[in-house]
Amino acid sequence: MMDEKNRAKLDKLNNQYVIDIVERYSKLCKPSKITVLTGSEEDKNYIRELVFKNKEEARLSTPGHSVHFDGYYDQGRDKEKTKVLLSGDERLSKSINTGDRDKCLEEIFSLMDGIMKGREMLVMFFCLGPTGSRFAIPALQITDSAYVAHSENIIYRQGYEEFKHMNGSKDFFHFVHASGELENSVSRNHENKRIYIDLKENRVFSVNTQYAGNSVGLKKLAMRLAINKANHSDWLCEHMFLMGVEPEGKKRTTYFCGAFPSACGKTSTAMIPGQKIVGDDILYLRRGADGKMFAVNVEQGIFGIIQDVNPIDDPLIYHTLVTPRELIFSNILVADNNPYWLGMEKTLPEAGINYAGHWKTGNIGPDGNEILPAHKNARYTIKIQELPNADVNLHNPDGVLVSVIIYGGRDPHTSPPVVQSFDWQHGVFIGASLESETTSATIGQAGVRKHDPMAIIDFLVVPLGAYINNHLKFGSATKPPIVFTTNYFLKENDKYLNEKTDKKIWLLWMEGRFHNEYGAIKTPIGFIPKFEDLRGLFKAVFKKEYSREAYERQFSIKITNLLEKLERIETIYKEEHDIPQELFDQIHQQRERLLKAKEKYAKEVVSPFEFSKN
Ligand code: OXD
Ligand code: MN
Repeated sequence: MMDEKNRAKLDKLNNQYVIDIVERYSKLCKPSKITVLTGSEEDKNYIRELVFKNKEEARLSTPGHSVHFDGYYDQGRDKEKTKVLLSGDERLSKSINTGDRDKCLEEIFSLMDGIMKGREMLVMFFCLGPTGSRFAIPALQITDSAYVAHSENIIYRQGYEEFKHMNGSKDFFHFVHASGELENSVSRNHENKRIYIDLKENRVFSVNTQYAGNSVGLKKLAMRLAINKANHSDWLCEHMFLMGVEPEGKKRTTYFCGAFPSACGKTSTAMIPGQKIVGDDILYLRRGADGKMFAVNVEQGIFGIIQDVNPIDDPLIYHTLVTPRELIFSNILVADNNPYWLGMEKTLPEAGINYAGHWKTGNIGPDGNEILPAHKNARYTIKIQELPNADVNLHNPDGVLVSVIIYGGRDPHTSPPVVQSFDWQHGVFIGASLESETTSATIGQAGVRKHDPMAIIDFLVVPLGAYINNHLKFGSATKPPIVFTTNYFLKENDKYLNEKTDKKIWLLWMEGRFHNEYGAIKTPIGFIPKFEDLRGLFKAVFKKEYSREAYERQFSIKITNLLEKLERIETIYKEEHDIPQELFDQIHQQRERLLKAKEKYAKEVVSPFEFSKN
């Protein structure tokens, strides 16, 4: 199955464990051919051709652009089919989907038996994090999908050379993916879709799926293995963007990380015009020699949600998506070889090819639902380096110094647009209390309120108590950044209270706070901006008049809603095991502050102007 040239590429690594893994899964999956890829330009071109030969992607009219489709039932991360494997009496938090390790391994190995018959097994080597860095983790990917390989070549740094320097070590992650039987180039056995995470062996298996969130091992599958590794050590792996904030005329870069649930504005925050992007999804954070917090982007590319990317709200991404470069669209609408998506601010064609096949307006899907022109979770895959605002430190092996952390959710009723925590512990509590409405990044109903601590609940593979404790410990042993929370989704009478572009103002205010350039108003839930400062920012940045009324509606403290939220959060944590007492202390203190304000102002909703009188 493997010719001499490919075998030589494996042998060069001098790593018996790598050879054992390749032998084991080739025997099990029974491909007709094995190709080992080193990440050389020649090997990358091989994959660029293979995606078309395999019909996993099709060329679009703009040079370098292609489109990939996933099956009708394979349009998001599948939480039900994703399990963390546990042995004996190991337990995780209630919200984490788990399975018995022995039974699940038996099941998945039987599904994998012969699954690559007639197909080509691709063996690839990557590096999670910058190469030559103390943050980095090497990773081996085995897949029969050229689309997965192509995506990884764009989103991740090559690691063949890193493997060569490992002296045969077993300390790497490995991923085995098989698309399963295909019909019109998409996985057909969706009932047998399985994504099993085996922490014991630092490996993940995923079968009968192609959607990148389930199939690209290096993304959310590796993230889970890294969370486990970090939580057994003294660092963090987080679902966060990393950006350099550069206020006009101030000649400084202040690095921010931000955790937002999927489809809640994470990428578009990192892409705000005038700022620099390092990463939009997954970070490793470690303490530097001087006790400060440093972060690297695990990735070098973006697998971004395309819905609502348009020239007004996201000009930088939009421009990148309509000009020649290597770019994979997925699950968009194609007509006349051109891409279309929801919210692009262009009239969409009435017919074309989409994730359901040949499509016309009004078509009904196999589940009885009307098929939208493009899927809400349609995506684009590009290299960050392709963006005009890529930061100079993207590949810096030392990472960048983090000054600010933001936790943001999709919260129509409760939290003001931006609030600064009192200190690190209060910041951890804010992150641990994050609630957000579900979105189409996962399969299931959208718009349901969900507790999503640090925007990481979907990926947590350690007990919540251990995870929160690791944060508290990490911050107390570090000179921690300032923690803020943002909410871009506040509504009144079902209408958003903010423009999408307002997030730039919150960003610049937070940056100024870090540099002690703005004052703030103390409220029971943290510090909020002063009206005059925001008015000045709106005027300077957007030449816009920001009214007292708008400020008052956005920044009022909704005491009743906040107390109800605390109640929900406390109930959840009381049902968990080994939650640090510090978190309960924070809950009690916040409740006391809210009750005191309720009594003092005798109101359910208190204007920020009331608090500013203090
Ligand atoms: C992602 C996700 O794709 O979180 O980043 O779903
Ligand atoms: Mn994500």
